[in-house]
Amino acid sequence: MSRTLSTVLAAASMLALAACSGKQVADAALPPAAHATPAPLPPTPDFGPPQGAPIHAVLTSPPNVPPPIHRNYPAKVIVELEVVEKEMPISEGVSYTYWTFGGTVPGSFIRVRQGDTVEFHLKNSPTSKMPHNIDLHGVTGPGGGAASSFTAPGHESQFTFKALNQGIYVYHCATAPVGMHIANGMYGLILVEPPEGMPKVDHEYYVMQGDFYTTGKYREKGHQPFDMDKAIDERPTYVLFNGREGALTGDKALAAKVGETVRLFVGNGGPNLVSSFHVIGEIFDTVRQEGGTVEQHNVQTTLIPAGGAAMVEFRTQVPGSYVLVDHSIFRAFNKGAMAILKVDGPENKMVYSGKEVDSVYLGDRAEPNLHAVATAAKANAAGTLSKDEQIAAGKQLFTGTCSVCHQANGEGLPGVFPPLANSSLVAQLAKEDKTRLISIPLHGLTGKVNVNGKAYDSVMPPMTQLTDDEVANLLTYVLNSWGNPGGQVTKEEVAKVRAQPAPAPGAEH
Ligand code: HEC
Ligand SMILES: [Cu+2]
Repeated sequence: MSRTLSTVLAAASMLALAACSGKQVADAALPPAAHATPAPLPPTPDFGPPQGAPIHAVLTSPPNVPPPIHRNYPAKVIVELEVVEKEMPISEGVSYTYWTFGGTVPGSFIRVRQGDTVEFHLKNSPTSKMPHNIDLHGVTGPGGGAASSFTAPGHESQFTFKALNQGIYVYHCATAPVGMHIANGMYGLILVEPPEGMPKVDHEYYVMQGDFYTTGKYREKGHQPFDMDKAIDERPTYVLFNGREGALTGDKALAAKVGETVRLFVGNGGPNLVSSFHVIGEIFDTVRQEGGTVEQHNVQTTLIPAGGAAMVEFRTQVPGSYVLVDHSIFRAFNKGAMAILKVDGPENKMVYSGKEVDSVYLGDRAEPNLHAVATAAKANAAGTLSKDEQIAAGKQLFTGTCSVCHQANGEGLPGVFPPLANSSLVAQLAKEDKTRLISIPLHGLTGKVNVNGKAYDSVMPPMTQLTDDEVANLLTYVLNSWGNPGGQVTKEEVAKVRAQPAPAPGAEH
C-alpha cells in the first residue's frame, strides 16, 4: 500500500470514528447537541421514547394539508405510502406517465410532530414497472431513508426514524436514474411541526413546483414520453405547480375570503430549476425561507431551491384572482407555472380601487377552458377532425394569443393592429397564397401591408411557441369568422410551411 493511500485511509477512518462518537453523544442527550442549529431547542421530554398507542398519520392529496397536530407528547406515528405509476393529463389533451407517491404529483402530504418516532412503510404497487425508494430530507440517517427503502414492484419496505428537526422538508425518490424518477413526479413534502404547534391560520395549502421534459413541444397533443436529453440539458417543456397545467386554476383554484390568513407550504421538486416564487398582487407578510426557523417579513418573491421548500404567509385584503407564478416569467406564460388563489369578499377601496388582475395576466389560462382544443386533438389523432372542431378549438386559442393585439372581436386597433375581421388581406391570401397566410403566425409579419384600404407598417412577432395543430386551428377559426371567406388549414400544411424559410419582408402584393 502506498504511503499516501494509507494516510488517506487512516484519516478517513478517524473521520468515521469522529462521526460515530458524535452520533452516540447525540443519541444519549437528545435534543442533538451535534446539530449546529441556532434555534432554541424544545424541552427534552419531547425527544423521549414514544408515548401512547401508535397513531396512523393522516395523509392528504395536494393542495390539501393534514390538520394541525394538537398532541403534547411524542408518539409513534405510522406512515403508509404507496408508489403508483400512472398516466395522467399534464395539460389539456396531453398525457404523461407519472411516477407518484400516493397517486398524485406532488405526493401525499405528511405531517408529524418534532420528536415523533415515524415508522415508515413504503409500498410499491404491483402494477409498477420500476423499483423505487424514498429520501426524506427531514430524516437524519444515510440517504434520508433511501438506503432502507429500495422497493421492487409488489413489495413493501419499512424503516423507522425520529423526527429530530422541525421544518418543512422535501421527500423524493432516489432510485437511479434519480433525475428521471424526480422528473416523473416523485416528490412531496413532510412537515415536522414544532412541539408547541404552529400559529393558527385560516387556510393551509400545499403547492409544489416541478419541471417536466417531454419529447413534444409545450401543449403538443397526445401522449408525451419523457425526454432524457432535454432533462440533462435542463430545457424543460413544462414548469408546473402540482404536476399539471391548470391543476390550480378555474374551479380548482385555491380559495380564501377577504381578511383571512393563508399559509402556503411551497416545495420545489425540481429536478433542475430553482423557483422564484411570487404571488401577483400579494406581499408575503412572513416567509420561513428554505423552510428554516428564521422568519423574514414583507417579501415579494422568495427563492425555493430544487429539493427545498418554504412556508409563506399573508393576510388577504382585497377580493380578486391572485396568480401564483415562478417569476422566471417565461415559465409562467409559456411553460405552465401558474396557479390561482381566488379571494372572495367585499371590496376595500382604501386598499385598492378595483378591477381584476386575471384578464390582464392570464388570457386563456385563467379557466381550464381548453376542452375544445383537446377534443380537436383527439379527433385529429383519430383522423376524424372536422372543420367545426377546428373552429371551436381555434376560438379558444385566439383568446390570449392573437386577441392581445387583434382584439377578441377581430377588429384590431385603428392605426396600430390591422383588423382580422372582414380583412381584405386575409381574403386575398386565402384565395391566392395560402402559404403566405400560414407563414404570418409562424414567421411573423413586417413591412407595409394594406388592409381594407388602410396602410400598416408595423411588426407582428413570430408565434413560434404554437404547435402545428394550434396554428391550423387558429387560422381556420380566423378564416371562418367575422365575414372572412371561409376555408380550412390543416396541421400538415402548417408543418410544410414551418419547414420553409420565412418569406422576405414586404414581399406582399
Ligand atoms: C403583438 C401583437 C400581435 C399579435 C399577438 C398577433 N398579431 Fe397579427 N398582426 C400584428 C401586426 C402589427 C400586424 C401588421 C404587421 C405589419 O404591419 O407588417 C399583423 C398582421 C396580421 C395579419 C395580416 C393582416 C390582417 O389584418 O389581415 C394576420 C392574418 C394576422 N396578423 C394574424 C394573426 C394571428 C392568427 C395571430 C395569433 C396567432 C396574430 N396575428 C397575433 C400584430 C399581432
Ligand atoms: Cu422512483
